[in-house]
Amino acid sequence: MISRRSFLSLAGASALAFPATAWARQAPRSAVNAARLRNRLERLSTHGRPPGGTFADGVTRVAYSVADLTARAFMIDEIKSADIVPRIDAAGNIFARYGGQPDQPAILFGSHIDSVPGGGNFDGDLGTFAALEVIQAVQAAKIQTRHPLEMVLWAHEESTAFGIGTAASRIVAGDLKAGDMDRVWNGMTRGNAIRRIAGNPDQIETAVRGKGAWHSYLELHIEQGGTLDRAGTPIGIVEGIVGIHRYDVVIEGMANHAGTTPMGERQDALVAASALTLAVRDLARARQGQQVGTVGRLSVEPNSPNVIPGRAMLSVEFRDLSEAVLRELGEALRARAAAIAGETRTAITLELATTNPPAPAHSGVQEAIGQAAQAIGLPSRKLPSGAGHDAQMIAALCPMGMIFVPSVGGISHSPRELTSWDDCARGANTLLGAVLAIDGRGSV
Ligand code: HGY
Ligand code: MN
Ligand code: MN
Repeated sequence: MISRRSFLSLAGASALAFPATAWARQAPRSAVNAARLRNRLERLSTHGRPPGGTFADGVTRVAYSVADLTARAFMIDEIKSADIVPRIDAAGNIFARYGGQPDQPAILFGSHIDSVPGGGNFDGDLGTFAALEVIQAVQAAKIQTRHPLEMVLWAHEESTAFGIGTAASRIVAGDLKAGDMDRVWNGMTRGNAIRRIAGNPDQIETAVRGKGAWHSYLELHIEQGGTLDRAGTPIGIVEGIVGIHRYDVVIEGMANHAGTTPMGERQDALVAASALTLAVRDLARARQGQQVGTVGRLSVEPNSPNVIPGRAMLSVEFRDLSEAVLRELGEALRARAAAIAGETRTAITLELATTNPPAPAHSGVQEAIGQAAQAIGLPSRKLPSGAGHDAQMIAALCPMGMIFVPSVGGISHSPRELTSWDDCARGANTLLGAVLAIDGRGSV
């Protein structure tokens, strides 16, 4: 058995023997089993791969789909192969714990494996399977940690299903209200969807955890933007995760004959939706800052070429690190919607459907990540996350930190999403080092 200190110095020494510039030429120090991580990610990618496709064709593994179910079963088998016991909470999140002293709070780390439609093979997948590799590396090195190490596969992270993002981790963080399980999408209630993944909506409140439920939370994730790739920096230390305000918008016009209705007499819901879409873009561009605004989902009724659209439903989301900016954008959106409704003689209703709070990463966890990267000779840099993550929900319960690795070309939510296998291993090794550093310190 080797101590944690000698394990870290082993990893560190092998790294420090190389000048920092050497990191690019060296395969990552093999503290995690990089080959097995790659093999597991490649096997995971077959769950939801387009028929006749290859790894490069990405994946559609929307939460609660058959592909999601089979991928979850694959992860459960892999967890069992590591001689740890999977536990599924009432929201469908999968946990597995290893070692540590029973009277100590666990250090939690993981991510998600559900994808957007036509997504990539790294978003969430890397952090989830790297978490399993971290536990197996600690097992293999026979390190006795003070804190139990707990990995998590968060269910339903992407907002495709039910229009709700970070849906299962938000339940754990206490975002749960009456009627939530009755919301309908794709012909099923949210409660039945949770049943499909072996959750228990009848006891959903048992999934809620309180402050201090864990010692700390770390998530390894691809950056999904181009900062690290452009800079040639292998490790990102996330300073904070943007807040997200997401609206469900319904526009009621009047369906009418496309041929016999004069232009001046129309109440065209799609024209109103188009004006609102451009307004979202204009509002996001009209002020200094990093805020972004997107209309990502649109449906039109009756959706026939010869009928003036009588109804349009769309999603609007704004993202920014500042809650005040998000509120101001929402107010400006409502004002623009009222003006557009008047101009188009339609009725526009906006519902603030879900919010993700902006979440600063804990400075102590950031420091541990920086130390872990340095110990294996990897340059790192701090940056914000423009993507939402389960980590921003769990930040309400314990100190949180995220590790980013480069996305080639900054592309994500696309089959072209790509992170090099070496960068995947570098990220997993940094996660391992950060977990051990935090365990060794006791406090963050
Ligand atoms: O939407 C997001 O930012 C994340 O990828 N789910
Ligand atoms: Mn995503
Ligand atoms: Mn993700």
